[in-house]
Amino acid sequence: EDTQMPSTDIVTLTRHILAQQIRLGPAATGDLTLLLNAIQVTSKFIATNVRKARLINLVGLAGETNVQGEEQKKLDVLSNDIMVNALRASGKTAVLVSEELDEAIVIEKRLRGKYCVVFDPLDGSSNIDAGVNIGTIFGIYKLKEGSEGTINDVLQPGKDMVAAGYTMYGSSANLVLTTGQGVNGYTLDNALGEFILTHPDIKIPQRGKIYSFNEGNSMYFHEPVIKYLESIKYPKNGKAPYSARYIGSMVADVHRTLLYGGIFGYPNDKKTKTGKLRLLYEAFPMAMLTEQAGGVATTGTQRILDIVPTEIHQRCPVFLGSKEDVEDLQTFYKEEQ
Ligand code: AHM
Ligand code: MG
Repeated sequence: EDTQMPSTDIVTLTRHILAQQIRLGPAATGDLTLLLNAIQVTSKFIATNVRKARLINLVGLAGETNVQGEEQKKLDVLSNDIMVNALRASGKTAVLVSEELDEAIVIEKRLRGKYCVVFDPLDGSSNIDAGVNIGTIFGIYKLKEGSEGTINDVLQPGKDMVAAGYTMYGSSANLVLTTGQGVNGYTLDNALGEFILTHPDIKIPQRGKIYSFNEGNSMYFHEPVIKYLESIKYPKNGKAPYSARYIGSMVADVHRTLLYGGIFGYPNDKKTKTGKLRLLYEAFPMAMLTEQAGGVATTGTQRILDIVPTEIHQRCPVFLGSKEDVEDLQTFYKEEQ
């Protein structure tokens, strides 16, 4: 037979999260389903803008004016606006924290729901103008019991997130999501305009062969990191050394790590005392995804999801990936103590 019939039973992201809601029974209100639906629409919208960015002059500095005399928005500012507008309009959110905004947004009473969303609307800023993979990262909390929505609702440890995920804008748009029952990956079918379940139940290999660090910071690295990198580049007992892969977009580096295994690291060092990555909307969502996929996420000395945030934009060291690889790294931190 030479003609291939298309599948008549595809699992879209909407169908998949609805199925989960149905499984939960009448107790489930469907609010999270609607919120996740709002988020997937923002990902499609951002993906569309990322693809046409070069052609319609979205790349570059905000503040420029186009031929119609309209202000041009930088892609990350535009992505932020897309998310804030959609999340507010969903009626399901109470507090929003965005990397692009200094202050948290508390949603007005009329539109207030019971979820809080922390997000980096377009992560990987150094890669935007070069057309390299970038992404959106998000984490979702529920309001604390009895709360109307304050900053305290998002200053909760990552282990209290009810869902987390990212969308990577690459050769295709990939949305990877956890609601606390494993990790699933969806690929945007541009013709259908739907995310299709393509990577069900992602499990990170127990050990990988790739390390992903910005080694350009080596001269500032602390001893445990230097020794660990040494151990995988010059292995004893005849093992092969690890390969280096570093894109510089967390979403892309973590995506590869989830699928292929290995270790991703952005340590604190002598220059960047707290590390670079943001706890709330970079480290927590990626840590939740990693653990849900069977991997480990640590600061070197502490489980990332256990950290209790004190500020919405605080930073933290991040090591995540295959269980055995991250455990190897941790032994170098233990040696130091
Ligand atoms: P950004 O929020 O300004 O884009 O910075 C976050 C990004 C991450 O995506 C990536 O892991 C890291 O910064 C790369 O940093 P560096 O260029 O220092 O290696
Ligand atoms: Mg970022």
